[in-house]
Amino acid sequence: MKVQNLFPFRLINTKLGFMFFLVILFWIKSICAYLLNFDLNIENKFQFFFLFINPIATTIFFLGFSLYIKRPLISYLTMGFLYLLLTILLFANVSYYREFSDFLTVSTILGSKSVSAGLGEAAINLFRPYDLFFFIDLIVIFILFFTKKIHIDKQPFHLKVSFAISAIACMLFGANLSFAEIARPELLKRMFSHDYIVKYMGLSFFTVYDGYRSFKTNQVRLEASPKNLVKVKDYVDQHYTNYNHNLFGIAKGRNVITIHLESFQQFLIDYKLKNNQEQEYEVTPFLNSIFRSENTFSFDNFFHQVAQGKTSDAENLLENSLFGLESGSLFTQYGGENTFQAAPNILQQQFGYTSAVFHGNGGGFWNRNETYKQLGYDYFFYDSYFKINEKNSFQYGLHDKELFKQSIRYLEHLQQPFYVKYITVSNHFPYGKFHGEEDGFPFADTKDHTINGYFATAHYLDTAIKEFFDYLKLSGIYDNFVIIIYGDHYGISNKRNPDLANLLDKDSETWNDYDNAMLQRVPLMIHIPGRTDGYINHTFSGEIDVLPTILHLLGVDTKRYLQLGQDLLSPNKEQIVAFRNENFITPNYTVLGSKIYITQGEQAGDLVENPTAETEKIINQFQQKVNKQLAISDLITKKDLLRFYGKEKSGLLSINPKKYSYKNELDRLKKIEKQKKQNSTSLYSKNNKKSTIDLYHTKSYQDYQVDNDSKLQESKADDNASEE
Ligand code: GP9
Ligand code: MN
Repeated sequence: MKVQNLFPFRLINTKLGFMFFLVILFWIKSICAYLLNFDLNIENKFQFFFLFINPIATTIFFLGFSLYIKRPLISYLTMGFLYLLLTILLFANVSYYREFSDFLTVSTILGSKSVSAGLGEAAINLFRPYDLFFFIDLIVIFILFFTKKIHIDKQPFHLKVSFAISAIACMLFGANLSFAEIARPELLKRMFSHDYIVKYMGLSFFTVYDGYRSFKTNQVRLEASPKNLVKVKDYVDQHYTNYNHNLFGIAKGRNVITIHLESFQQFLIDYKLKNNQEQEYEVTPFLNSIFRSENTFSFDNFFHQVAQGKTSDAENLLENSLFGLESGSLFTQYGGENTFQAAPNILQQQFGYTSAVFHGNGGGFWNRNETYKQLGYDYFFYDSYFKINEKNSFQYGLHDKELFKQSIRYLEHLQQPFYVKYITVSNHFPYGKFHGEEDGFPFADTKDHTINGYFATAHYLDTAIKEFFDYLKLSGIYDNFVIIIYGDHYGISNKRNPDLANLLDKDSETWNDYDNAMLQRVPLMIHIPGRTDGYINHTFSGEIDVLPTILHLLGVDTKRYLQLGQDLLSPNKEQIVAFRNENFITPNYTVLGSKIYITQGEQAGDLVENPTAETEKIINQFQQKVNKQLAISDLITKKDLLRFYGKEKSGLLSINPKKYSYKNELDRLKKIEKQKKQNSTSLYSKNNKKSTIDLYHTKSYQDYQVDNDSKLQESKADDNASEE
């Protein structure tokens, strides 16, 4: 019997059968690449399920185009060509991922300015012989055709069937997308990271979707011109406030560390959690002491201003003094392309600061690996730089105590002065989940499990920061620091807040939007060792105001830059906090949609039901200011206007993102130390080339309890002895 008469060959010898044969081949290749080449961090069975099914719908859809072509030969050639394209895309991503731990975006493929290597270059450098595996099937198919084991099906193909196939592909795709949106709400809108889209929806879809998004953003960018800057400049000039002369430059030349407290709300400060026996547990004793220290300028009416971009929005607000987008994340949508005047770049050009970020999650989350290049960060230490295992990490990466501890081997080699950011993760939803050694801090007792665990993870974060401070003190460099500590956004969502109410001595029955708004306060502390004039400042302010404040303390006048915040320590700071959805808070009024509430005082939280004409006028004026601030921010970011605001205006040279790679960071740091010899200012060099790693001490929650118990015993013994 001839081979071609065997069942599979009979099937493959029909046009539809051949197409599905290709679909299956591509499916297998995709799954192999997903599992062997990409690091997709599969956390559970559902994610594995999505990964497994996601190539099917798109492959049927794309190859299905060839079914609309009547002439058999052309139809087969088109199918083969589409299959080749899909294979090349997969192969190129495998090669690219090897070097960049990320997927190819359309702007990378088109050789955009922000990418350190174009597709061609990457493919050649990163090619490995076993990648040929991706093309073996094409060779086999070619041979099968050539030896006539399979042949072209010349039967007429009905248009109806072509439509039916496309419709099936769309339905499958729709089902895939709906399930993915249920598993990860707002997946497409927020586009957390490229891995998420690939994990849930597949690589081909990712490329098309990314292409569509870049096309849309490019349209707006192309329409922009330097003329658009006039409006922006006018606004910034009018909005700028002069700094406080007594405080300008008080931290000049110091190292700057920003500690980003994940999901950390102001109500945690000084909070004591009670257990069933009415015993009280101070949740964040260390941060409380910093908040109240005379070395710290602290803010207790400071609000987060993020939207869907969450952490990335907070970072954007702090680094650029610009808002995130009304929907989605600015980092993922514009971060890899836009021009910024960010803190690391300003400090580098003004005073020669070195800059770095430490974060225990994947480098691609929120598109950080690309955005940080545009911000001018010299170094980025993400998950690959740390020793991570099941026990010391969770879905958002390395836990905080380990992050700080393991960062020292890099930190001590950074040239000083440096500007460094730590992005913590442990206090991220789902709270309170540790792996044994950290368990122990009491859980709250509400009916919401998320709320219950929040205090334990916040306590853990508090201890992690204390350990880091202890290290800085022991290593002798503490006095030369400014340490900025801030909460990025809420940790308990509005939906859950009524269940939190009782813990805050509030009534869950009467809980309303005003209460939700008040809970958007997050702490801000600017800790400057050696100062004694620190205090708790009650100015109503938001994350947009941090950058000018810090720069003024470091001795940089911000007048030339296009920043939308105002110095928090300026006597002329205008007290309006704009939320991204145009709601706002002033010391007198909290305006949420059409509702006006009294912000403070005896009537705090009261609804202003029939505002007088005078009140309405005031509110309208505020509203206009808020809308203007948000609109100017969008104008700058969506039209990428800072690219027109060059050196002659800002005094800043533009950044060349190609200079940054975030590879082999330690080697690079050590090379600089060697080159600089005795002029090297790294902590390691200053410490006579002796590492300071041994000065870092970290302990588990349980060890701290054992210590506390023995201290208690000792003091009791001392008391007894003195009584005797
Ligand atoms: C992820 C971490 C959390 O890397 O920063 O981000 P979030 O979910 O808070 O935006
Ligand atoms: Mn966050």
